[in-house]
Amino acid sequence: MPGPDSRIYVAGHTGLAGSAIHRALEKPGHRNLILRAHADLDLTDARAVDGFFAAEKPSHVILAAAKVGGIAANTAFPAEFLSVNLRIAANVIDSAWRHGAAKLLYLASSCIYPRLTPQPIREEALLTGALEPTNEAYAIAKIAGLKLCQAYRRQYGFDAIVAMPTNLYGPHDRFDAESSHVLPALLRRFYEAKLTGAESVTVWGSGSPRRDFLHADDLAAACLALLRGYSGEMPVNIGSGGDIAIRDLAQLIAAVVGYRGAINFDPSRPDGTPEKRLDISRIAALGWRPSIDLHRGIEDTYRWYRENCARETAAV
Ligand code: GFB
Repeated sequence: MPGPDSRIYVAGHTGLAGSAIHRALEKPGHRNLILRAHADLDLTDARAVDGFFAAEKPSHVILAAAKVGGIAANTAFPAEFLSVNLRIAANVIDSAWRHGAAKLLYLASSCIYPRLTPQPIREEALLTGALEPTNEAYAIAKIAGLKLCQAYRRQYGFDAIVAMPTNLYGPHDRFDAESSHVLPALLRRFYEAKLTGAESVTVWGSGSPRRDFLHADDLAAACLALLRGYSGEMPVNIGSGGDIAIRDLAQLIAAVVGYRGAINFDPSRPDGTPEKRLDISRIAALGWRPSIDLHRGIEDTYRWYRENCARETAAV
């Protein structure tokens, strides 16, 4: 387990997952966190990454940096989702091992499981069926990253472990209308509709897909539990233990925002995978449980959104 003086590098510390992990590490007083903004270190640049690891020599690495986006961004930019994420994983995992890191935690994603697979999804379901086409490029890159961790463990004895987070949400998410994930997209859309007095809000797809949503602070606590107490080849699922239909999520968000108009659905937009609820027995056996229920988590995210992004939204 990393001590308070361990040199821990959080890659992606400004993003949704990475910023939550950063907060969770600061709380118990980790003093030697190593952080680099994207502008100061391009993780797709192998030479720059290697130079950084040679100079900083982190003992622990949390790889939460990735090019991410919702269903529309994944569909529109497959080349970037595949290429950028492949390079980030290859560069960071190799340099961490090469420069003597004791442990690396890689964040994969629940979208790398087969599109149609028994629910809740167990870790053993990996690579047992075809992927969901709307995020295949991202999933292939994340599978490659996971396989790199397993290969470096087998061949070099590198303690690289893999977390498999479900759909995340929370502060520091991206709230843009087209490329974000459903929860921030709908928070923004319902907020704007309330401001403008719009009679209806349109939600993409049929409303019937189900998703397992976890607050990023719960993910961060799970990542620390893995760093402390897990070493092995098998990835470990991190989810809420439940799921919700997009239709019901939309109603919940409308209630939190205080929007009272109609909710319509646009079936010309893709649904994506019908459901992806994670089995969380493995991480539960390490003593972790989610602590933020969806209603409270949405309230918390809405508060953050209003304090940090709503001014620019209101101008739209
Ligand atoms: O969040 P989302 O883009 O992620 O979409 P995925 C989830 C569901 O919400 C889909 C519906 O059925 C969407 O059609 N939805 C409804 C909306 N309204 C909206 C909206 O305004 N914006 C968005 N984005 N969706 C992603 C993957 O898939 O999950 C990524 O593409 C990543 O690779 C992420 O793994 C966790 O769960 O479908």
